Amino acid sequence: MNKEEKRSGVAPPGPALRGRAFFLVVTALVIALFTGGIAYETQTVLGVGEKPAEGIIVDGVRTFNITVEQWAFTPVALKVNPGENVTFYITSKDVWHGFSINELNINLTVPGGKTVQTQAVIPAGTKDQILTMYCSVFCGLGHPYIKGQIIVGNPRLLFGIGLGRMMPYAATLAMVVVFAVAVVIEGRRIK
Ligand SMILES: [Cu+2]
Repeated sequence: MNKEEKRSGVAPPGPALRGRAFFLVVTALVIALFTGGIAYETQTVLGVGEKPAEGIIVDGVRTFNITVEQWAFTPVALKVNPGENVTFYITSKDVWHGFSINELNINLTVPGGKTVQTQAVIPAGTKDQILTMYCSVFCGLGHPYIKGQIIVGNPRLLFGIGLGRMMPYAATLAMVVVFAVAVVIEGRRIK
């Protein structure tokens, strides 16, 4: 009997049991992250038959009116083309929100009930891709879900998600498989 056992009166779990618990916890965590990731990403996915908003052309400038509220942008997907000037009007219907698009150096704060405006140029020659617009002001529990897509040109889409965006899923799925296999092997080793 070591000191630890004397004090508690109960033998601490052996290394095998601890290893198994560790693998179960890690696997549960990975799966939770995976499903959470999908829930997070599908916020921006258009429904079947839905098309991204194309805005209206005002004096040659593609203009979008966007509302933000807890917990969504409307419209959730915008279509722009390389070489275009774009104006965004963003209106918050409730509390303070943000409006950010990293690639276009846009990072605005939108007070509750107010409309703010910003311009951007999509450089000619920008490759077809999907940019993310997101809320950048913490506005409550659903804050991370306030996201949308800026669809530049005609990127290839898979279920509304750019193919490049499938990579994190593929990687996470591979991790889940690896950990599941590890749990099975660990289970066999204990027996
Ligand atoms: Cu927010």
